[in-house]
Amino acid sequence: MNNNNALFQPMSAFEGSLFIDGQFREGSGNRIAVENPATGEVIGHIAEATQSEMDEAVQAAHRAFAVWSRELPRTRANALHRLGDLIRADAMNMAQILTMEQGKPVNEAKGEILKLAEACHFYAEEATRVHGEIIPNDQPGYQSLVVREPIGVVGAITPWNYPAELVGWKLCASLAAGCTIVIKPAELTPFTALAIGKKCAEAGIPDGVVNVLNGRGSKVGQALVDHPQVAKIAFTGSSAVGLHIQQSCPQVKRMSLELGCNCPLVVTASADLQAAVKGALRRSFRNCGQICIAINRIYVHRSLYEAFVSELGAAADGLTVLNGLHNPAADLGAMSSAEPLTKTRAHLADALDKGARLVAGGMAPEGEEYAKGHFFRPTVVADCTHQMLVMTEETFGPLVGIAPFDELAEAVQLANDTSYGLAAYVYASDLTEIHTLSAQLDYGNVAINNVDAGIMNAPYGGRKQSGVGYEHGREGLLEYFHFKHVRLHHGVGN
Ligand code: TAP
Repeated sequence: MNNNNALFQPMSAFEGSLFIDGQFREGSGNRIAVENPATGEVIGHIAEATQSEMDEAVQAAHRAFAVWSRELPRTRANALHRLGDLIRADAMNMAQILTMEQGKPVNEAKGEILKLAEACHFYAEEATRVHGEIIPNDQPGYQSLVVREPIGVVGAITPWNYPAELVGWKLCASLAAGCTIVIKPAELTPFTALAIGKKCAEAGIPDGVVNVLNGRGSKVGQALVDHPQVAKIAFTGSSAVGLHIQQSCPQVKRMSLELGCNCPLVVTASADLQAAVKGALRRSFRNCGQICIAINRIYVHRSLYEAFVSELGAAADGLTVLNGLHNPAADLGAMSSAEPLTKTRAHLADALDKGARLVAGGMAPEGEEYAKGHFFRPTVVADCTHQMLVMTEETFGPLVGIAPFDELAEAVQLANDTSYGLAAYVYASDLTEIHTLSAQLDYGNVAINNVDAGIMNAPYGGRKQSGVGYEHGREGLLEYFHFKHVRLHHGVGN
């Protein structure tokens, strides 16, 4: 174990725990070790939920739904505000838990926790603004009302790259809408979700409204998908697992699937080169590129191509890669596990084999402190083609490929040459170029002259194999409602 015991205290509180019906309890299932990806040390164990524990959690959520769904919106809003305040107040402890299981630098982890708090407050306010509609009818004496009713028990299944925010978006929207929730976080990052469950209890959110189960996705996640009392699945993860969930679900139920991507950046001839390099650096390498909206591939107008390649390479070489727990302000921490690192190496080898030019990185950092962790230098390859995996598949690692283009239509064609459609980026100053690209890029999110494609109060969702449904914004909340049409014959003239 780690020699800094003080940092382990918050983690040990959750050893082998499940959070069901408002209580933390020791799970009876198999233990699965959780490792710190920066050191390889075992930092704790989760208990894989058994079928009967899973049933108990869903039934607790089902019972709680009958009460929670009828609470006044202001009551639910107040609970979410309290939750946001508690999370904000304990952000550093929660960030340390997150860093120890996920690897990102602790300052970045703290930023994620604070964004979770922001999501609580945003959805608290939205909870009080859920309106219906009155629709004109063709016949006199009739009125059509459209009312919104919470769906029921939500099964939330989340990945490991943003263990707080990706749980939080589903949790906050569920609670605001009047739904109850059973959360199955990623096996690699279970403790952040349990810490969020603890905050829910402290915030006085009634028993059973929020439940956290752990275990393998193929077992516990799938059991949630299969459960007849789970009315909606809110899933974030890979396109392959999202498709599997959609195809394997034994009942008709609502689903939002937020899936993978292979996001392009287009840098046109009119772009501000320095701004484009800065944006590319941030969105290619933040969280080691383990972001669904990470820039995976860059198309640069030939007039700027060599300057862009050399400046991005130099900037990538200047980034620090360190254990994010001991170096809170590191640029990159450890990758979350061996799997994304292996895929990054495979995509790099494939690109180099097919003629790409290595501009920066290409290896793990050297030294004793990196020996047991999953570290890799931010890596830039140039002269790439669509024969290379880096330009066509999601790498989910600190690797970005660059290719030149001559005509804007060619850049559009290359950027859209993918089965994914989550986010695309543009740097340009010419208005015609900006308008053309924003209209023609076939993505759910297009960020122009910035690289923050998702903000809390605007809808965030993918197209094609990147998913269905939205998170964030009013649209993210509406995913948790049925719309009921009430057609009333009141018999009064018009
Ligand atoms: P996945 O392997 O798809 O896992 C996601 C979650 O699904 C985990 O909790 C996993 O459990 C669970 N799971 C696995 N098999 C399942 C099954 N048969 N039934 C139900 N649940 C199952 O993804 P990942 O590797 O954790 O995350 C990376 C992927 O997420 C990338 O593709 C990334 O682009 C995507 N992502 C998308 C977004 C948005 S907003 N579109 C945001 C972040 C990440 P285990 O952990 O136990 O396997």
